[in-house]
Amino acid sequence: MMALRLAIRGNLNFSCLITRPVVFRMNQLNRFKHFDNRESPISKQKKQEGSILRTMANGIAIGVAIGIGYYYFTDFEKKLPGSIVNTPTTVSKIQKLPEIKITREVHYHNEEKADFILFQYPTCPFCCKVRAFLDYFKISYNIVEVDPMLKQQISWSSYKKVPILLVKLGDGYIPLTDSTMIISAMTTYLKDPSVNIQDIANYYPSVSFVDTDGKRKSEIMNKYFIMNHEESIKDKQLKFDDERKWRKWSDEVLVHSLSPNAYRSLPEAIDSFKWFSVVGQWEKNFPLWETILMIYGGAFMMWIISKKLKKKYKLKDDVRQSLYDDCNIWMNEVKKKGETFMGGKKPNLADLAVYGILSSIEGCMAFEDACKKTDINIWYSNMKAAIN
Ligand SMILES: N[C@@H](CCC(=O)N[C@@H](CS)C(=O)NCC(=O)O)C(=O)O
Repeated sequence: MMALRLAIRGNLNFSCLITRPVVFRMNQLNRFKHFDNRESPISKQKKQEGSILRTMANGIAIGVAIGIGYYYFTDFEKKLPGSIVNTPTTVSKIQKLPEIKITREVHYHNEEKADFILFQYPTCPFCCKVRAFLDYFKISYNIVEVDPMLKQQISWSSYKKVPILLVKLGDGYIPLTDSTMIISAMTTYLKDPSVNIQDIANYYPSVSFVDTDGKRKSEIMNKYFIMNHEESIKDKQLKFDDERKWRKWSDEVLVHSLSPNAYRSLPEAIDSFKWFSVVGQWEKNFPLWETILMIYGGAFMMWIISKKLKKKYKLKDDVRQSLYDDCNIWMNEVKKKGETFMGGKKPNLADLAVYGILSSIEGCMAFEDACKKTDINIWYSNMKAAIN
């Protein structure tokens, strides 16, 4: 009731603001009314012209005001925290392969050409995760190295992040985006390759929304779910729930401790980038000036960004400690299973996700320190052996 009263009072105040200038104007007109009788024809004509102009100006002003009001009203509605901004999108086929330079081919069988093309940065944790998955399941693929500063190699795509996996379908390609979605969609596909990959991709629609900070974000629905497999038996369901939980943890917790550790100081950031340039064979794949720009420009940018990430994800003052904590959390879970891997005797998708993400900093000082201070290396070496 109180709220209603306040709302009514608010409206009344608002209408007062609109009517007040009109009343004031009418008073002014009344005050000058008696001069009208003594007007000359010229001034009368001028007055008429003036009134036409005024009417037009008022019309335009009202039109603009309505337009602005409408724009703000609709946009304001879109900007409400928690509101969904657009309808889900579907994945569409690319008819012609974009002009790209394949930088590396990974073949597990004798096929002439791989049906998968991975656009990546070699040490991006999300790309490493996809590679860990493809390598474990012995899926052949080609790699296109993307320049992280200029990104010319993905100029054809409206999605501006890596990894992107192009999957050959008939005479075209289906672009899969987001590492977790790629892995879920590909797992679904491996279970039944007769299903069209485009249909599978459409099980993972992208939805935009405005988060509680008022920032526009997009999220891929169902991305932790494998489609089409029966989860009716309770045991199985629990197993998959656990797998999903730890895949999510790797995306939402573990991954955030990496950058502040790999780029902890400027020299450490430069060292990390130099290692990335070796792994990605930047000197072979890019002109020298671009390699230098990527190493020093990238290191400087990431060093600055990492300070913000440290705050955003509430890492400990000594960021190494946060990395050690995450390694310990993971190892405790694996030990609880009493097997070599989280998935038992064989790695599951959570093992592959955690391994992939950690492998992105394998040559950095941060990883060396984590191996010394925690027993992550036991599980990590087993994973490496299982994948290779
Ligand atoms: N949720 C996405 C995140 C992908 C992502 O953030 N990739 C980073 C590279 S590690 C990226 O491309 N960032 C944009 C940029 O480099 O400009 C996934 O899992 O694939």
